[in-house]
Amino acid sequence: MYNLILFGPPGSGKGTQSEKLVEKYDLVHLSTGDLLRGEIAKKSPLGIEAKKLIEKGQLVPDEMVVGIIDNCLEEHKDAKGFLFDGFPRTVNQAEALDRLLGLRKMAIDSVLALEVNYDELVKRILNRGKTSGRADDSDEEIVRKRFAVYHRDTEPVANYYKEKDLLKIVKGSGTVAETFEALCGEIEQAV
Ligand code: B4P
Repeated sequence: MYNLILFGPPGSGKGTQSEKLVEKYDLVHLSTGDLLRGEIAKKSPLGIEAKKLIEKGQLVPDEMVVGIIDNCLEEHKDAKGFLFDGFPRTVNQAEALDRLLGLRKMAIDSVLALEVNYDELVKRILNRGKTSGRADDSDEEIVRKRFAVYHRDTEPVANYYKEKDLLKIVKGSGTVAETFEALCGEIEQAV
């Protein structure tokens, strides 16, 4: 079993790279962003609550995403491994993930953090906003708010894993293919 966290700021390519990695390494892809957008599309009570926060560039409450992840782990008991994409986004979520995995005799094996400069990130997100229909991608003010939240709440998560000696930084500013190659190199060293 191999469990990987793909970490990085909004627009760093977590979603893009995750799709390729889960196919190559036969992992179950758990993207909290995609799962929340699924709840929004279904107009479930959780989705209605999440929509209000996401459209303002804020994080949804920890209990909400931890509950979603718990259900997904339960649904995929036979998985060869998991790729966590966009989760954990707070230290509280990271601690909860350790608990959920510990209960199932599992652990995180690697945390790969994509590094991309700020101007490139803003450019990518606003560009995606032209076609994604995502309100949180289209308004520059909301995009800036997402970065402020990332800096305040999510960056400390990198330190949490650095202290456990699990964190590796990967350059995410090249092409999709170059970034994929760099990520695969790190994974192959770890397994
Ligand atoms: P997410 O869905 O996780 O989205 P993201 O951070 O915007 O994007 P990602 O890094 O995956 O970028 P992508 O590959 O798509 O989160 C959305 C929101 O949901 C959050 O703001 C939050 O409100 C909520 N949420 C999610 N998880 C949560 C949690 N755990 N706790 C609380 N709230 C949570 O790439 C972006 C763009 O760049 C794409 O258009 C792509 O084509 C392009 N791109 C990718 N790689 C490129 C490359 N190498 N070169 C050029 N362009 C590239």
